[in-house]
Amino acid sequence: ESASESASASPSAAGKKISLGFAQVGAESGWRTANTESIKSSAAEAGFDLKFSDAQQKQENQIKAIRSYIQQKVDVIAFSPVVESGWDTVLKEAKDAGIPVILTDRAVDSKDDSLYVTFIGSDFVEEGRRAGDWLVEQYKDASEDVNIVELQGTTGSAPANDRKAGFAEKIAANPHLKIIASQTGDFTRAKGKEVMQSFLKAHKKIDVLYAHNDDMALGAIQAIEAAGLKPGVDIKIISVDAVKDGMTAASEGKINFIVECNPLLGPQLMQAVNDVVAGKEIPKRIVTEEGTFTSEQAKEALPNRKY
Ligand code: GZL
Repeated sequence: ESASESASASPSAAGKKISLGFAQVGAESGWRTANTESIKSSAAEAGFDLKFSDAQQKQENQIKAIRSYIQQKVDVIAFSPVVESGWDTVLKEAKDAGIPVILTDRAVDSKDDSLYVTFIGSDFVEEGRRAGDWLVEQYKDASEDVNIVELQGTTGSAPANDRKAGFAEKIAANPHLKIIASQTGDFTRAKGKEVMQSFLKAHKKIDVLYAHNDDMALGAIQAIEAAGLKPGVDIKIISVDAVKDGMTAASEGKINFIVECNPLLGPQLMQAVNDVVAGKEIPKRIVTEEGTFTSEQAKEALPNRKY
């Protein structure tokens, strides 16, 4: 093939480094820190020129970052949409500029799925179902109401919407399982503690906390202990992520069940970037592998956890 053909084939064929623009959500949780580390180390390993931005959990900052990557004419744009909606305009700008977009971690609710090449991330509804299934099993013989409070993730985000839906779907199996309060803790420890304090003030009997991530659960544990109650005993706790601090709390019996959400998406993202640049077909949806941990299982797994 002629030099000009190979030059037009792909940046790497022309000897140029593949450039990847990544617009990250923020640095709100242990999960996010591990996710950022995975993306940066995998991009370095792949020899890509990575441009990286932290949006401090604000959609307008992510949109600005995507626009700057379009201006810089990067080869591929990837991002984790902080919320599900409001992306069509900027995704159309990327499409018009001929820059492929890969979604990682969280999804968008765009009707037009030609606006992105693939979505690499967990099935958050399934994560919610796993949390709900465990609770239904724990209380299968309950003869009186079980009062559940829920700390939701960032309002409007795919993980918050889907973890709520999956959990509700499963606990509907037992009418005694009642969600008596549900409010966002924005995936952070500080907010999780603050909202749990308000739950404890407003409700005299709380049996279970379902937190959409470990950081909010850890904040809630501080509030529960400050109220003179024993987390994992007086109030059962279910959480999602399985980051080191969450798994440590689980191994101490303060969290009773953790649903894993794998943040190490870097390798799969870089493989997808290579394939897109090489013009290969890739599946519209790539689901990450992940499991669950009881307190006992967390104790066993903790020494081998990478994040
Ligand atoms: C889930 C991810 C969520 C984590 C939180 O894939 O988007 O955002 O569960 C993080 O810890 O803040």
